[in-house]
Amino acid sequence: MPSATGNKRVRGVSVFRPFIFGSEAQPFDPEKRPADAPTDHTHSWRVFVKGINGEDISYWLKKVQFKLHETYAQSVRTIEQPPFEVQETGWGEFEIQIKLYFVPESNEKPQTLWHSLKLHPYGPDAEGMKERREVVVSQNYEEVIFNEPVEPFYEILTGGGLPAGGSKGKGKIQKQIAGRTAEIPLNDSAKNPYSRATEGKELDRMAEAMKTVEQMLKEEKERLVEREKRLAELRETEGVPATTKKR
Ligand code: SLL
Repeated sequence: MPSATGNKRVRGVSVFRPFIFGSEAQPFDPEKRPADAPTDHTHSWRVFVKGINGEDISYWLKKVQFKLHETYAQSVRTIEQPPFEVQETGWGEFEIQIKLYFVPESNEKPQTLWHSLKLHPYGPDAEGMKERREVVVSQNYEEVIFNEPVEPFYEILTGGGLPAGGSKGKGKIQKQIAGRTAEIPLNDSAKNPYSRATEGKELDRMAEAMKTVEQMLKEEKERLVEREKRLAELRETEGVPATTKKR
């Protein structure tokens, strides 16, 4: 059924929106165990879906359904507004199903992600982290890509206005439109290492590497010319017969 807001798609356009999903967990402080935690529980944890640098993503994300292990009472938890997160206590690690529901204007079907809840430290300093009872963070950067969004949703995503050239824009939209950007943030921060600045640095490194390769090719070519010259001289002075094949 066509929606009341219209469902004409913006052709040839993909809009992507970044977000972070994952978990944080910490063992109970033996001095102050949460009073309501069952006796076999050892950790408090939370699982979340959030914007980058605290960006409110509820303009495109309507609700999130977290499906916990069936050992939990009411294991399906639906969070209708930010912060999209579930806080719990427990004793074991398990896979959490995360279902993203988009705003109704999007006409998009929900998308499902999986996250492995991590309670125990991992990596090079796992033992030290365990001793210090540090928070165990396990999170991922992800992007949802809206391919050819319907016009009302495109306007919500970009803050209004169709791309230049009407709805015939090509490829991904990467321009800043009315204060909202379709790109990753400008600068990285302690909380978010994904930025245009780090991307820019990577591109700089690649450009440097390409320059080095070009310089090596140039030098190699010069050496070749030099050798050809030397060979021609030898032929003249020592009567070396010329080859038929020219380089
Ligand atoms: C494991 N396969 O054996 C996993 C299951 C279940 C985690 C982990 C508490 C639930 C409750 C809880 O931590 N469940 O409150 O009963 O490691």
